[in-house]
Amino acid sequence: MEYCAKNQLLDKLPKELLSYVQEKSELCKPDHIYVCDGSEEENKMLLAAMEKNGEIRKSKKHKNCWLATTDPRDVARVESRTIICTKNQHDVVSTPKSGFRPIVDPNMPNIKQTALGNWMDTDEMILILNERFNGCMKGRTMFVIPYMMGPFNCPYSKIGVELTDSPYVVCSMRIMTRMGERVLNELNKVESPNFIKCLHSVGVPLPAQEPIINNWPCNPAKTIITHFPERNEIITFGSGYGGNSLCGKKCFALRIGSILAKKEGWLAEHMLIMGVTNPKGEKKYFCAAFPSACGKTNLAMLQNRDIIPGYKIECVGDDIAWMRFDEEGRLRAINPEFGFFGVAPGTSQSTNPIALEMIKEDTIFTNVAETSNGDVYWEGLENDVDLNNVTITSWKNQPWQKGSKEPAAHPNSRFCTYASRCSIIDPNWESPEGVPIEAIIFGGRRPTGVPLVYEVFDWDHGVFVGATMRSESTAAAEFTNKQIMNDPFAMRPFLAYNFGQYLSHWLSIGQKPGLKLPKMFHVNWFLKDPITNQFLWPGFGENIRIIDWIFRRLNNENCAIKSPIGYLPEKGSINLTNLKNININQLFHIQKDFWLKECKSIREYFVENVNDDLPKEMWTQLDLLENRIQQI
Ligand code: GTP
Ligand code: SPV
Ligand code: MN
Repeated sequence: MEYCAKNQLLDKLPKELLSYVQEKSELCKPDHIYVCDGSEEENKMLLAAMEKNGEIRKSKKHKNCWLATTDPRDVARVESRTIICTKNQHDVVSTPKSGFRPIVDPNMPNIKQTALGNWMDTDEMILILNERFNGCMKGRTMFVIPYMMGPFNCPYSKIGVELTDSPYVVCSMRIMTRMGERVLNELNKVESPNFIKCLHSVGVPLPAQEPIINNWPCNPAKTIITHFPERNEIITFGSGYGGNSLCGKKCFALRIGSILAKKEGWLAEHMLIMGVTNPKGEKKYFCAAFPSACGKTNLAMLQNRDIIPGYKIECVGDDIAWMRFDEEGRLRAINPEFGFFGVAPGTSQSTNPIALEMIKEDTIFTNVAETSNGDVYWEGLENDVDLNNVTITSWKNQPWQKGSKEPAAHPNSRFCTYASRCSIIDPNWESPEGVPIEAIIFGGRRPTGVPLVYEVFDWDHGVFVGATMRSESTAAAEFTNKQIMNDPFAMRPFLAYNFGQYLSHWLSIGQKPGLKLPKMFHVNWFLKDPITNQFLWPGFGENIRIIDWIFRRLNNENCAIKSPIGYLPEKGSINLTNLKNININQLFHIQKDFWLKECKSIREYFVENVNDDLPKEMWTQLDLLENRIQQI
């Protein structure tokens, strides 16, 4: 078997891990077991083997770049089949006012689906999983991936071990996490080591019963992504797509992570972390929570290009922040990841040149299109690729032309590359004490009504603004139509415990005396002109103008005026130098009818979905907001 060149690391597994591997290999019945050392040699061997099997193609143009195209049924996170399993339902979900959604899958009658996550009883789920996993790795190799979330010398980093039958997962985990032998060394340093157990299978034992489409084995009918916080365990079946299969990312760092965070008094959030240096050379760190495919990577790598001369952005992370208050009362954040798993479409020389440069080597692309001269292609690259002189093959392996009905790349196509490849990676990005956060920014895709930027009144109001975030749905999950969905704290798909308790945790963590609380803001890059349907704000690099305003507010500059929804920039206080055709009134108009409707929807959402679990402070904030709006 080509994946099994050596296996000497089996002897190095601590006994807890060895018995986990034994138990799961007896269930999954792989032909081989291979413990990953994380070496360059091993990575090369796996990539070459995948290339030979047709699972990936080598880029003809870029060094050590690889292209995977998936079975078109396996392209995004599957939220309806993402489930948290515990003994007690109420630990995970509130009971919706009008009852749980009817379940269409007769094989899973007892899953409780809500707008804020799905729950099932642990014992029942184990029965379902045992049926799926029994013999699921026949004909395949079980890879053992020891990995660390967070830097090696950081006391807040945590270890996981993923067992998977997918070499694509191994190579992606090598980019997204710190993995291999050095993590085994960490495990072996202590008597009975703690690690999060992760089991993943593509769900296609060999020989396959059905044709494998695009050499991308998956089992969409049986896909299920399950979490067992009471057992520190993640079990995921049937999908190879990143968010469903790279357990370190959403399953561990956000879902299991947020539960550990609640217990241990910290925060695990779906947030970017960025360093901002102003023209005077002062540096501050911001973090920002935007829902999936709503602009975290782009903001974290913002290029100022002298729009406001002297500003410099450096990137600490683009997706996940683990944060805690230090002894001096400052909120400190680490990025638990080691790479970026970023949305490809929209990434271009004009929007995100830093990302474009970063993915020229050592990158795995999934579901992007390809040009005839061996380059990658996706929507947004029209001005960077000479479409008259190359032909394009779409992610579905079809000839593609400008104007074709279907997109060239899947809207959720992704690049996966090392954080260290980012030219503006922050010098402190691996610092074990984390970086001090002074601003927390919330945001989403709101085509109408929500202004470009506002600042919240205080911590409780900030928690309310996070709790009431709404955004247009995107291709990052299985939703096909654009609808405005609630996505509190950008965490809706990643909530793993009762949302009422999540809010209480946020409220209480800010209440301790002596804290230097970060200020909180809400931004919206996505306002549209209702007539032309064009964005009203140019976004991307131009967002530095808003970052500048926020920076000045952190320095207590008097450049804000009170409005019913929060502090708005005072007239003239946003630097608009050299920016033409901006309708600033439209970008900041607070319309009474819109906000009354917004309050009504928020109330309905809270009543229907959170019910008695909603902390009283949130009802108070809603009443206050509604009263202020009434006075417009
Ligand atoms: P996840 O990785 O899914 O968590 O997403 P993300 O929040 O990191 O989103 P990302 O930065 O990759 O952006 C998603 C899409 O939004 C891309 O197509 C971007 O081009 C687009 N986008 C990002 N920032 C802006 C902006 O300021 N204005 C506009 N109009 N589009 C933006
Ligand atoms: C997201 O959907 O928020 C992502 C991509 O960052 S995935 O890791 O696939 O969830
Ligand atoms: Mn994300």
